[in-house]
Amino acid sequence: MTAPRTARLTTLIVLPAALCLAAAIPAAAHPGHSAGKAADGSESYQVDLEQLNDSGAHGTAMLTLDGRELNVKIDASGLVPGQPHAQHLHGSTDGHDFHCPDASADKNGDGIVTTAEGLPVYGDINISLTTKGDTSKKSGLDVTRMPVADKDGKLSYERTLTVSQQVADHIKDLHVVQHGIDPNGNDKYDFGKGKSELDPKLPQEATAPASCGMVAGAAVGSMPVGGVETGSGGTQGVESPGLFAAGGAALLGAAALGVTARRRRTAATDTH
Ligand SMILES: [Cu+2]
Repeated sequence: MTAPRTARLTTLIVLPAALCLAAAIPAAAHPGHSAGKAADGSESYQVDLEQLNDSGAHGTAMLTLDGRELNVKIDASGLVPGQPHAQHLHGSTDGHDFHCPDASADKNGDGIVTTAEGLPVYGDINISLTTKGDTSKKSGLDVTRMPVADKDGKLSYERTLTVSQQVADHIKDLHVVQHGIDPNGNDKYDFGKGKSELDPKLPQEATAPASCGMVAGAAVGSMPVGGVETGSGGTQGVESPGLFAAGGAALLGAAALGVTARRRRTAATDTH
């Protein structure tokens, strides 16, 4: 019953990324937000990476699927300069609808959505976007094989992987997460925010998510939330009243998230 939440969040979150990209990329080079099918039969999905944890990171990922060959291209900026950034495709290929978290995922209220706090929202690591070698979940924190941001905090990554048929079938259900933040602004990962709960040898700063992006248009097929937000009490736009009753709590949660996301959009519009 998280589908409506995803639909609304997608709508709310895509806009600042669009503004940001419009400024950064010439119109001709901008492929647009819808998935495109190329003449060779490959399909491309654009992912707009939005900052998490006030990291200032943002960017674009292109996922191009040709059968089971997945080309992943990421251009990001605003990352911690000179530092490796673990990056993954998170989510599920069995229909569970994960999505990018917002600040409400910060359960202990320390101001950081850690990777552990984000996991219930964005799902487990499905593919580790390493620079070479293994791309399974077990390489998730192998920062020696993760791309490193340059001195300006820019990171470019491209790799073609062979993925499972499940991943190929559910590519729209996956999302890109880049990790590594620097809240105290000293251009390195330190233990100022404590240890990573994933690997105590790593600082929290190294593993906390810096950005997350969902495949644009991935919410197609999600239930519309219709009359829920207006408080009319109707179930208009919801596929079945039974589902609505069962999902009431989830929808209330979605409404709260929507408010947060809208606030973030206002802030993002102001700063971009
Ligand atoms: Cu990750």
